[in-house]
Order: sequence, then structure tokens, then C-alpha cells
Amino acid sequence: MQRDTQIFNLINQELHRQRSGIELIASENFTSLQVIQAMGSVLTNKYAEGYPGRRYYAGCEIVDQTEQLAINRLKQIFNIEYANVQPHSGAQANAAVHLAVLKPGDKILGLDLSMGGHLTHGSPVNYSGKLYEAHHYGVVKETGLVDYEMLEQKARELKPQLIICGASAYSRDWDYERIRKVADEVGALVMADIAHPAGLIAKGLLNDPFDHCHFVTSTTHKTLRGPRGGIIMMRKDFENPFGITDNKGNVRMMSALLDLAVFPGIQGGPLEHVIAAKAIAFGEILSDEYTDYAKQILKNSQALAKAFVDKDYNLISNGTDNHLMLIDLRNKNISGKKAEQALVKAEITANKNMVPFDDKSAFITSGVRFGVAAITTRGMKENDMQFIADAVDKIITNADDESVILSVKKSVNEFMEQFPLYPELG
Ligand code: DSN
Repeated sequence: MQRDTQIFNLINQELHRQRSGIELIASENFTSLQVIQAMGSVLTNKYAEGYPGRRYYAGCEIVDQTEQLAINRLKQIFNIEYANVQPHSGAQANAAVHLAVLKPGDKILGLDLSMGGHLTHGSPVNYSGKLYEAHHYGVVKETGLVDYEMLEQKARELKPQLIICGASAYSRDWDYERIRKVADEVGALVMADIAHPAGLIAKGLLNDPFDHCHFVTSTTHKTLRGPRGGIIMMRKDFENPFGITDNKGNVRMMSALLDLAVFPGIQGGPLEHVIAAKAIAFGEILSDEYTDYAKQILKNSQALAKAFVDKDYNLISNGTDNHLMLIDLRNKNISGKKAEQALVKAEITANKNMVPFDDKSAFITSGVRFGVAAITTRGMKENDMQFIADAVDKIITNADDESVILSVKKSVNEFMEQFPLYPELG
């Protein structure tokens, strides 16, 4: 076949974009080159429906080993009994947990999307809000912190089968113990979606959800810095309490029900090239180098948050415990959408985001979300955060001035030359 220069030219353009700009999207990161190489490997050719040692296809002896390594390494990272590394994404991981423990019409209770939650935590436009009776808790208006009293009150009133914690745009740590307490009181199971802070939890820098939450799900490409994908974990396996059975009517341990929910429940063949890349990323996470990386994320996040506060930016909850911060731009008289568009022109990539109690729609928004996982991978330290806050501020306060935007873009491109990305790729 002829080489598809059209696509490879575009891939090169994307490499250039990633190299020359400042990546502040909180859910993005730069994987190592070996992770990328595994994803571009011959493992993509292999069908392997089933699990290591029990597949529906022949010739799985090698991918059995790569998948088992991914499972073993993930178990070691979080000190857990059960791991499923097959979900194609975080949304699939959440869907599999839901399928394993809920019947259509069952009640779920999660953080509202407009308060920082995620689509799969019961949004009406998502399967989770269509198949299940979804209810939500929020954050306290004055503090921006999760409203645990509201969560407890709703849990007692509704008696949901599943309480979901975790978020996409929440900068503070979670009180998993408190959530488990009310869950036990009302007979609910608890699922923590740690897609955003997983890398910090892996290194003990944030509260550990595993002792308190029956299920923990995550993506693998945010702070975990692996390939795009999902995972499901449990510290301890247990018997399904709701009498949900397998296809033959047998009551099974949750591990079996979760495995069945992923395959054949919601997925067919696992992406073994991505699973091998997950194994590599998990190996990297077990290293001391990654421990330093995770600590640096927190230092950078604190430094960036302070730099914004010093410039009179309004951070929801007044700060951050993790890798991200959510900024309410209403005192700067600019919408999230306009800020995002102006920042992109200066090659600073961040996303508009609703803030709690937002008066604007999800398409416009009053806020913007910044994360430091990707720039920390680029090698930035606390001292570099001032440059970023200055550049962002210049754009936000001059969003209609093309000459200012152009001069910031130039300084951004020069600044990023200090932080090489994939130099091996030429
Ligand atoms: N909601 C996406 C994000 O945090 O960017 C992840 O699904």
C-alpha cells in the first residue's frame, strides 16, 4: 500500500502543535515514547475475547502475558485484589460497574455535572441518566466544597443502590470514609471515579479511596500518564449483595460479575496493544521517577494557583489539593468560551468549564479549567508557573487585541523550546 502521507503529515502537524504550545487541559498528558510504541505495535492485530488463560481465540499466549503483567502491576500500584484492564475508556469502566451492580431503573447518586461531576455519573444525556434513576448532590455555594450534608440527606431519602464520588472538575480531595458511612447506613454500594487524581492517589499524595469504596474506576491517560483507556479496581472482592446473578442465574463474587460486565457485557475484543501500553505505563508509575513527578505536579499546581490568586482570579474553593483548578472568570468580564478561544490563538490549550451555580450554558460557561499534569511532564517546575499565569492573564485581559495575542504566542513558543517533547521523533 502507498504510504498515507496525508494522514502522516497531519500527525506531524499535531506533534508540532503539542511541542510548541502550553498544554493546560486537566485531563491530558504526554505518555512516554515506549507507551506510544506499544500502541503502534503488532498487538493491534490480535483478537483476544475473554481473559488471560480463558480466551475465545487461539494464539493468545503472548497477549495473555502482556495483559497479566498489566493486571499484576496495577494491583501492585494500588495494593488491591482485583483489576480489570480491558475497558476501552473511563466511560466504559463506569458503564461496566453499573451493568454489574444495577438493574435498569435502580437509583444512583452522583455529583452533578454542572458542579464538576462527569457525564457517566447520571447526566440525563448519558446512558447513566437514561437507564437508571439518577439523582445528584452538589457543592456548597460559599465554599465550593462537596456538600456532604446534601449527599447524606439525599442518600437517606432516596436509598440509592449506588453512590458515585469523583469528578472531572473538582480541585479538592474527597472524604471517602464519610461517604461509605452513609452508604452502609442506607445499603448502597460506593464507586469512586478517580480518573483525574489517580496518579496522585497512586503515590499516597491524596486520600486513599480503596478502603472505603467498593469499586474504583479510572482512566489511564490523565495523571496516570498512560495510553487512552480505562480500568476497574477493587481492594477486596466480595459477594454481590443485590442478588444480581450471572447469565446462568448463579450468585457470583463481584470480580466475576465485573469481568462479565466488561466482556461480554459491554465490550468485545480487548485492545491488546493498548493493554500492553497500560502495562508499560504501570511499570513507569512503580518507579521513583514517577514519585518525583507526582510530587512535582502538586508543587506546580500550588504555585500556579497562587499566581492566579495574586492576580485576583477567583478559584473555586479558593485553591486546589490536586493537579487542577477551576476558575470563575465572571470578575474578569469574559466567558469561558471566549477565554478558551483567545488562549488557543496564543497556543495555550485549556478548556472552558461550567462553574458551580453557573448562569451560562455549557457551551458558553463562566469558567475555565487548568491542569498541570502535562506541563509537569514537559519538565516545568514551580518557577515556571509565573510565566504561565502571566501569559494567561495577558490573553484574558486583552482577548480582543490580536497584537497582544500574537506577542504572547511568540513568547509561548520561545518558552516551550526549553522543554523538549519526544526529541527521538526528530
Ligand atoms: N470529562 C473529561 C475531562 O475531564 O476532560 C473526561 O471524560
